[in-house]
Amino acid sequence: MTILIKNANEVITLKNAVQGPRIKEQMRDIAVIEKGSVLIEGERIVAVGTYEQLAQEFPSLVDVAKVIDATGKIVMPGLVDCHTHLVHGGTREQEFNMRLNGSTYMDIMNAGGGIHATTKRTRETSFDALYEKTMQHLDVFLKHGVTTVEAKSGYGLDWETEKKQLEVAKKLQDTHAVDVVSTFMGAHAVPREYKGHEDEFVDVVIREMLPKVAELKLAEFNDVFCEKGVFTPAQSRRILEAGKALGLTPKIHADEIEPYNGAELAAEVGAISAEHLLVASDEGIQSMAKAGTIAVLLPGTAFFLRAPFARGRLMIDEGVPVAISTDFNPGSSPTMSLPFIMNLACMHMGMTLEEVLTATTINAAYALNRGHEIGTLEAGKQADIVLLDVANYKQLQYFYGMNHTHTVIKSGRVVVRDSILL
Ligand code: IZC
Ligand code: ZN
Repeated sequence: MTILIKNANEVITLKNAVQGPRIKEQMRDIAVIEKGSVLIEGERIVAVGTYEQLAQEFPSLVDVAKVIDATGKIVMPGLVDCHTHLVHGGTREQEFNMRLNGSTYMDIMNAGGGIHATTKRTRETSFDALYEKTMQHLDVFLKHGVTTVEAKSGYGLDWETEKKQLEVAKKLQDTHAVDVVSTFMGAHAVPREYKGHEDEFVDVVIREMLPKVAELKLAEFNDVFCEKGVFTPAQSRRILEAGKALGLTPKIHADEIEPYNGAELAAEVGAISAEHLLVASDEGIQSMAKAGTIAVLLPGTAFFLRAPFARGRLMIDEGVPVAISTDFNPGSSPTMSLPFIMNLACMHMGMTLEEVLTATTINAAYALNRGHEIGTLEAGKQADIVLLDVANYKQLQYFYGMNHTHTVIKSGRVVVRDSILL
């Protein structure tokens, strides 16, 4: 199928000469084409430019193309949500209510709730029920303009359930329009049955789970919750190094609740990204900038836990490539709206309108090792494209708390039209 999107008020291409994640002022260079067009053939973008340019260069394709009229709208790459705990059983609204009444996230977890509560529910939920629930979540992501989602395991904490989560993600990758990228996170919490024997559980993750994940090719990334009372930096390092030896790229939940030198550790082990970083140290930020570690910031979590926001402005100014994401999970960020998260990043982390667009497209794509495939609109890339019902990109954050997604094209196929899932 050949598609021509034409008459867009603005096409936000994000194309530039930089190879790799964008830093500093590169994050503001979003390359807008006014009155722009995009030509798509099959799953790929053929060309981006004005209608006149495309008609001259590709007359036969333009002739046969199905036209999508983008008058009054803007066009941009599909959003990439690079940090979610997508596959999980149950919900935790009761804990939300407890937090509103004064309990903390860690109090609840230490009393057997939190991640432990979701682990229990995920163990109890059948493969088919998890698949159906997650499918519905992906539909909501897609309606918000998200075309690629990362999905972490970590609510099994035993091999059988970790495998179930990863296999649900794999089946969704095969059956749902949204691309699902898997991360193994067996070290998300120490299961209750290993309390007092934490190192034994670390050994189980390293000796029993990681080799199977690699052998069955169930994930590309390996993540760990490095946090006081969860996994120490030394344990986290062992787990990440073991994954690396098996070909799994390290990611790390770092400095989310208490400072723990997680950002420093991410740089040292060569993690592709460090996530959260609410309380990352100045030194940690410096070492990430030097190592080129992507900061995946999750302002929904600070919002929902009523914690101080990560220092996004400082990180960008210091040269750290920044991506932002929902952190969709049933405890600390139960939202599937990446547009809302973009708004929080502007309002509470001092990021600009242009920076949040870079942070949810090309930089998020690089955090998933897919910057060569998605995240910009340019010839040869996968045709993951969103049409938004606003007059210019500045209105995206100005008309806040709304979903402006009008049309979504995934791999060259229209999957949302008039804000309705097809
Ligand atoms: O279920 O609470 N921080 N992991 C680390 C989470 C939040 C998810 C959860
Ligand atoms: Zn997380």
